[in-house]
Amino acid sequence: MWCIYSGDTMKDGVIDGTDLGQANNDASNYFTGYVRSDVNGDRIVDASDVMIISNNVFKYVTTMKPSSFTGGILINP
Ligand SMILES: [Ca+2]
Repeated sequence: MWCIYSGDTMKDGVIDGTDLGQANNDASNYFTGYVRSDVNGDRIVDASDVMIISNNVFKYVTTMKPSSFTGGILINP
């Protein structure tokens, strides 16, 4: 099972305080356009983006993936 969470603005596989800090800074500076901290895709970094990231920070969202996955089919003998 998999799903996608918004908010990993630092692209390190964890949604944490660094992502929240970047979004806060970008919102304070009224960033617009195609920026990573615009997690809802409206091309404006504002409180709605900060709220989405904040909610996911408190859910401890992290990425989990196979370390040696090559894209092939794994068959157990
Ligand atoms: Ca936005």
